[in-house]
Amino acid sequence: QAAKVPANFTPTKADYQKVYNKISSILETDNYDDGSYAPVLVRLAWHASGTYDKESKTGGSNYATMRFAPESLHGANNGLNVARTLLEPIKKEFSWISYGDLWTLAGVAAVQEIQGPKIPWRPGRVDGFENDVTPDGRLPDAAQGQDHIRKIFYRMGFNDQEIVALSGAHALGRCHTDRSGFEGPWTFSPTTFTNDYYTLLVNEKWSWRKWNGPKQYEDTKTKTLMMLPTDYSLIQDKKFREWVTKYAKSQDLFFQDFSKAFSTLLELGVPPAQFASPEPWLLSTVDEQSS
Ligand code: CCH
Repeated sequence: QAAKVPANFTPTKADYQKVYNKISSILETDNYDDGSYAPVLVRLAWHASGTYDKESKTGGSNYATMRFAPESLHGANNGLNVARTLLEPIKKEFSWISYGDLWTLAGVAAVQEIQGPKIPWRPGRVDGFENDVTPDGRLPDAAQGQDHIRKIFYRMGFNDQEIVALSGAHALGRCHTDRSGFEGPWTFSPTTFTNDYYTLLVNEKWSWRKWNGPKQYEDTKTKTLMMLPTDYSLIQDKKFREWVTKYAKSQDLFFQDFSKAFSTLLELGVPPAQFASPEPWLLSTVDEQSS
């Protein structure tokens, strides 16, 4: 049942904190993947934003165009219906929030609630229309290497350091054969935000997995972890590798740089004048509110 919103209602930071809290309350689950929806919500926030093109200033999180076909059906977005459907009751309860704000806020709550860094965030995205959908092919193709990811992320306006920092989100979640075709988690703790992605990339031996699925790496020791060709290119490329090494050595540095880059990512495509606040906010974790 959608709540009635008075015509002159202007949500405050406290109202968004309520939405944050609601999202946080549905993250844990006994019957999905590794016990948390946090990873797939982080992926939703990223795919909703990563369509940005800095030249044409199209795409990004502003219009939440993944609600529409064909974007919802773009191969890269396979499985994200799970995340969008999960958030639908929250959208009904807080009907005043835009989809773009809800999806990006869900990414923020997901990271913060699983021991990740604080992600500065502010509302202001508006719901757009089907004709705002961007063409397929703007998100990275995991089968490729460093030249491809540079091209894709430079188009969004990111540099090499930010590419490596953002990639650390693969500490979370897993690949699903029925979504991307790839299989398995990157780390042993896929529902906790850590710098393990980098330590494993650097410290483990990786070899091609022998199977009839798409080309992916497995760790030779346990054969339970995976790396995509794009992940592995981060240690094959000299410039990328320098950052991988830094983030493997310092979780603090990774948290600091991830926070900044992810916050930027979530604001791509939003005209600054639309934001409800001149500076992004820091929302409190559930733990912080109870102490
Ligand atoms: Fe990613 N990612 N990602 N990724 N991703 C996949 C899953 C997650 C690439 C490919 C894939 C980022 C960058 C890249 C997450 C966050 C981020 C999957 C498996 C593929 C393939 C999908 C499936 O089968 O379910 C490629 C290629 C790149 C860059 O080159 C960035 C940046 C972020 C966030 C900042 C998260 C989280 C997941 C896990 C989702 C889940 O359902 O567990």
